[in-house]
Amino acid sequence: MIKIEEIRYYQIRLPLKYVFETSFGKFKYTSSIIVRFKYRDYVGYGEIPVEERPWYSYEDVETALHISRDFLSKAILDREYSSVDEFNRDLNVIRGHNIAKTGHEMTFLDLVAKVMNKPLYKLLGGVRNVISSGVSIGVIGNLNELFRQISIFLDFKYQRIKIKIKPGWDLNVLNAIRREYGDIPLQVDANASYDYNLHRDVLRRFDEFNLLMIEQPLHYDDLYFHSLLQREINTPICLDESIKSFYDVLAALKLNSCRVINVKPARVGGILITKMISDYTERHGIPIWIGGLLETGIGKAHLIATATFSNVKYPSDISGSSRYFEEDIIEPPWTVENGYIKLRDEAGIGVEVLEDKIKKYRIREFILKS
Ligand code: OSB
Ligand code: MG
Repeated sequence: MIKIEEIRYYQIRLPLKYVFETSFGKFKYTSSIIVRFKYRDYVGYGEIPVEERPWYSYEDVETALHISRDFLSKAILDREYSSVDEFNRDLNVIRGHNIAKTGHEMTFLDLVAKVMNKPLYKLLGGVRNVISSGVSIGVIGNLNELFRQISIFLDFKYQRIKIKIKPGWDLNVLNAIRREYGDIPLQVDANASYDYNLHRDVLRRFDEFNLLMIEQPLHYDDLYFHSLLQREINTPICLDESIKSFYDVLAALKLNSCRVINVKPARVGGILITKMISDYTERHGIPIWIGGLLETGIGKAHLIATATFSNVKYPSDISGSSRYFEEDIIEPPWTVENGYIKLRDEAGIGVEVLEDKIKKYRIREFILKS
């Protein structure tokens, strides 16, 4: 039995080393809410990687704080749980708000793993103790700067390079990269910036570049037009934004909307759902990888644990702490060695959370007790 005796929410702003630009906006810092549960002498941590504006998702810092403080915390505080399923049942009384819910599930899982004195990835049934790391490079807008960054990340031995594209920053850039770097493992992420009817000709030309995949070319809710496009191009489509639940995975596979899925546990509603997706897609021959949302080392620890699931067959968007941050809020920082991140043998998420660093970057804090 585990009883959640105290809940803390820390809204933080951790500056990024460089501005990270996507087709929908520019990021200057990580604006997550760190979640902390206490049970006896055990403390669990999770992260709600929301933005201050609802860009990638409809959830933002304010909606996540509202749902967490007014609903999720009240549903779980002081309740006794003998399983994660029981805990999730209480969270799932609330519809939607997957990012907020997942932050709570992660925190509970860390607590359970610590009580059981087991590394989280072993508790979850992970099948490997190193994960393959890829890097995601924003829309840079300047080829020299893009080349400078690609060269640095290749030196770090990241297992593949992903660049963000949008209409107008696409074929010319890919041409230039292939000319400069030859056949490096390369993929692109459009973040829903193309339109099937307007951009079909451009989209078909991506086949010329031998890409590992093209991520979310069309609208963030679409499965149907992606299924049409996938019939017309050879490059595998990887869905990100469109997959918001296990049911979306079922529909996408029935429709043949994609050949790969980028699973962000927070977007699909949790770590156990990510496991279900990994098992289901594996039975249907659709590989997955784990995506990130500029998480701090806490959220990253949870992502790293899910990247040990058996159907994760491509490098994940999980980089080392130093890729985005001057200093992380955990110790030791996550590092990429020869393109891989090693899981840690300590209990739970395996890293120490630095409360003084959280306080340094904290904007607001809420403590809830019965
Ligand atoms: O589409 O994967 C995305 C960051 C913010 C919003 C959307 C996306 C991203 C990333 C970040 O690509 C990748 C990372 O965490 O390294
Ligand atoms: Mg993406």
